[in-house]
Amino acid sequence: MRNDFAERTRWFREARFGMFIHWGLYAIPSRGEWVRSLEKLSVEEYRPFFEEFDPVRYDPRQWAKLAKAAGMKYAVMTAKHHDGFCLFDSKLTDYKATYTPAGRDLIREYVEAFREEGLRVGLYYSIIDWHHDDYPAYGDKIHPMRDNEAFKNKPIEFGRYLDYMHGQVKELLTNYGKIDVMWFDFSYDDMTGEKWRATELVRMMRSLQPDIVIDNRLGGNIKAAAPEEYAGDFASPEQMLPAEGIANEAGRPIPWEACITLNDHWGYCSSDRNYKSAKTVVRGLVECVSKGGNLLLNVGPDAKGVIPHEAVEILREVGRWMDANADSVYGCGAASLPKPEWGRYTQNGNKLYAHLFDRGMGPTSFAGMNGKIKRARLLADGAEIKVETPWMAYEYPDDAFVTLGGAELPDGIDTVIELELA
Ligand code: H79
Repeated sequence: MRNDFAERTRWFREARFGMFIHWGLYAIPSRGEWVRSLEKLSVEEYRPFFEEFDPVRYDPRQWAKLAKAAGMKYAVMTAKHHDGFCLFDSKLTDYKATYTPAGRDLIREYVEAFREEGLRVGLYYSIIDWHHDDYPAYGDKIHPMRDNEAFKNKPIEFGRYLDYMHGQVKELLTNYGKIDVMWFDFSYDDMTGEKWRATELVRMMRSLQPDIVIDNRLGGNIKAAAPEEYAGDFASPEQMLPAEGIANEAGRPIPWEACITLNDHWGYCSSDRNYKSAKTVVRGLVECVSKGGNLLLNVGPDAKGVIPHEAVEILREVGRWMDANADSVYGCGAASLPKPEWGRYTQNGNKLYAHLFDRGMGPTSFAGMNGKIKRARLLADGAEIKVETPWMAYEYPDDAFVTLGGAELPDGIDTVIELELA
């Protein structure tokens, strides 16, 4: 890794767990943030939600406390999504929270609240914009007006959109203090790379915020041996965990962050109760860490500004696990051992963490580890765990063994054994 790159991504690679927040006008129709595209809603048809947006229960300090209690180290919130609506007080548009009944800059309150809790602060910014007049509409793949004939011969000047987009990024990186992550979304087809004037954009960003960590969705190839200047600092697999982590073409691991929804929508969807359990979340987080990546877990607050209670309860349970087991997450990465049958390994220096998902039968074996473990402790309470080869395992001299009492694991979510390596 280049030195400046290694330096500026260090905190990101150590943090491992963040909160994604998708919030905007789409919380009112409550069918997800793609509602305009999916239902081909015009700006006028979407207008009532702008007139109505009044999140009287918005309290980002509560969100920040929840994120922190869950063990998250950073957050990324939608400053603007594809619908073009700005939660921040941009001087470059009237299509912003300031002119809704909310009447103020909601991003500023988010940034201040999360910073106050000691969390790193990120902003999501959609480079796609379905509200701006100079963004391609008719014939585009996903624009809400893609097959509205009225837009067919409407001339646009895309350069004007780019000036606007660059100008808004400049506002976000000038007016809110230190921004830790910039999360662009997303490039497609020929709408990629220099089509966004990406090199110029990234240079401007780094001049304003030298330490900012940027995702890879301006385009380019982050896996190339010599990536474009705009190719980004981390890969951003969406709604999936990569099978074996992510490496560049030279085989060197690159930072990555899987973004995953807690139910099946990013933006609030009142009918979607399909929430992942705390167990699924913890095991997913551990899988990311075991492959050298981060988990950015999404919440979609409702129109009042409330994070759904199901999400709150899941995050609190994740937090209970993190309280006892976070040492096996923060600063940890992949171990140079194959995935064991009972779960996964994470590692931080000479501490190897065995995440037991499956008790199985008989003693638990650490393949190839005989003589390499100085001591073993249950991470949650520090209790001694004896590393001993029981009589029935004498024919496996390469492996280390522990014998856990009981037929079930003490923590059904993930029982972590800390192995101090000799
Ligand atoms: O902000 C969240 C999403 O709105 C955005 N990225 C995350 C972080 C995103 N969603 N989908 N995509 C990016 C990729 C596009 C997927 C599509 Fe489709 C498949 C567009 C058209 C077909 C999904 C399915 C959206 C509409 C139908």
